[in-house]
Amino acid sequence: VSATGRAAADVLVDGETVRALLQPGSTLLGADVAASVDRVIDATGKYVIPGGIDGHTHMQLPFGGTEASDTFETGTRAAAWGGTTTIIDYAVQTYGQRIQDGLAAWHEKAAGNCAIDYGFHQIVGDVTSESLLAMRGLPEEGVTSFKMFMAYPGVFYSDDAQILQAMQVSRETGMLTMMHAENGPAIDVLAQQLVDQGKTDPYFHGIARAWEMEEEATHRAIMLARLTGAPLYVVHMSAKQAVAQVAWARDQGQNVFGETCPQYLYLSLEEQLGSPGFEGAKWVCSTPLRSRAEGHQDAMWQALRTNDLQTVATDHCPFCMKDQKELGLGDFRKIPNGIGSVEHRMDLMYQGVVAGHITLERWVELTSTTPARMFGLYGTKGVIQPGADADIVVYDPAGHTSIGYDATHHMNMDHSAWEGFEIDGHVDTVLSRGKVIVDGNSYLGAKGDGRFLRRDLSQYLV
Ligand code: DUC
Ligand code: ZN
Ligand code: ZN
Repeated sequence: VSATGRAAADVLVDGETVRALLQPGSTLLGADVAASVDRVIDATGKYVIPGGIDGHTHMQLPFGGTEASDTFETGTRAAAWGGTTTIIDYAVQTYGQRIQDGLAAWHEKAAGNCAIDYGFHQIVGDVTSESLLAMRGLPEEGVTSFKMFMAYPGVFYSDDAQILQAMQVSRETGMLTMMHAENGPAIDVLAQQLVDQGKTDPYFHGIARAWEMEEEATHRAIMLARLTGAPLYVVHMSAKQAVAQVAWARDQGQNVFGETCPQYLYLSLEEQLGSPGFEGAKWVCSTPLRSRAEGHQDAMWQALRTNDLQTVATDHCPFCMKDQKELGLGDFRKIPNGIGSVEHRMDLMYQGVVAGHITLERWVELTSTTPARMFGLYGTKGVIQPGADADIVVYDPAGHTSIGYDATHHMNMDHSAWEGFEIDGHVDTVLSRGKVIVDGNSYLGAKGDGRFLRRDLSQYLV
């Protein structure tokens, strides 16, 4: 199955690379194909798809007074189990830090520890004249996109003046501007007022981060991108009104793209409100879960189908309950933001095929082919064709996966945000550059197998 169609074929892998797609019954050097290769993986009745590309992860991210609980080692292993063979993680530049130093620190965390290939986006957390200069050197480092935050004053936040200047660099260099679009200063006032009224439960995180805050920031980012001519990619979108802004900008011909995540398709603010005690903390992430009664989840599925949204990533940012999420007992503002999903994205998105929200081809496009194009990896990644890396998943539509902390979960967390989800389908076999790293219930990957990917500019730019 590719983004453009499906066919019965044999995939010939030679070393790390796809050599050929062969019609069933083809011969190789005059002999039966199966007789002339070292190994045959029988995928009869199953889907053979390009390995998943998760364009948004945060391994080992220092955040909220703690650090995301998956390391590059545990997080990439979990990704592999779930049929994801590439992640793009966010290197962080903190206040006062040089961009080059932030990027070097991320290389140090990841190098030698990943089971699958990985690339980086750069978080620009401190726009200074020095940073604006350093940003121009990023494409040469294979980092062709940078993220800014309109949220989190005091942590990662950039104001409009800073965003404008960074977008001018984006326009000049062709680097993609990625935006966390929420009005952070306004949200922080609302959050303080809620806490002052004694409204401290996890649920109120989503009340403070109202959809208006996401729509407004998305619109503002789009206008700044329009003015500067910067290509804009809005990350982790959850509000239908914000997606309408992206759709409108695209209709105006702007190079604006939107990403959503499985949590915004399946989970809701109502369920968070209904979960007992402090349990709802497991679903505290930003942007927040939205109201199902208001129709955000249905709108996200529709936008994925109609291409108002282009990609699905996880924003994988796991924290344990104990000692991490629990920092926010009595004050939702202190709950570290994030959900762990890197292992489940391919399965969860396949349920959209089962439910009739998207086609099989669109599943591949949203989870692999478009991320490859968007982030400058296409050809090597995101497609099964001669010359491509042999990153391949054999997916069994007749299989079944029960997600649960005890049963199937390999992420370094003490709970699952997806507890009880029953998946029609199963990741049977995963190849990363020709090496079988998941074989049924066996894990054969190894830390250090994954390579850093130097990315080209986005292939969506004209
Ligand atoms: N949102 C999250 O949920 N976690 C990390 C950062 C972010 O923006
Ligand atoms: Zn973000
Ligand atoms: Zn993120």
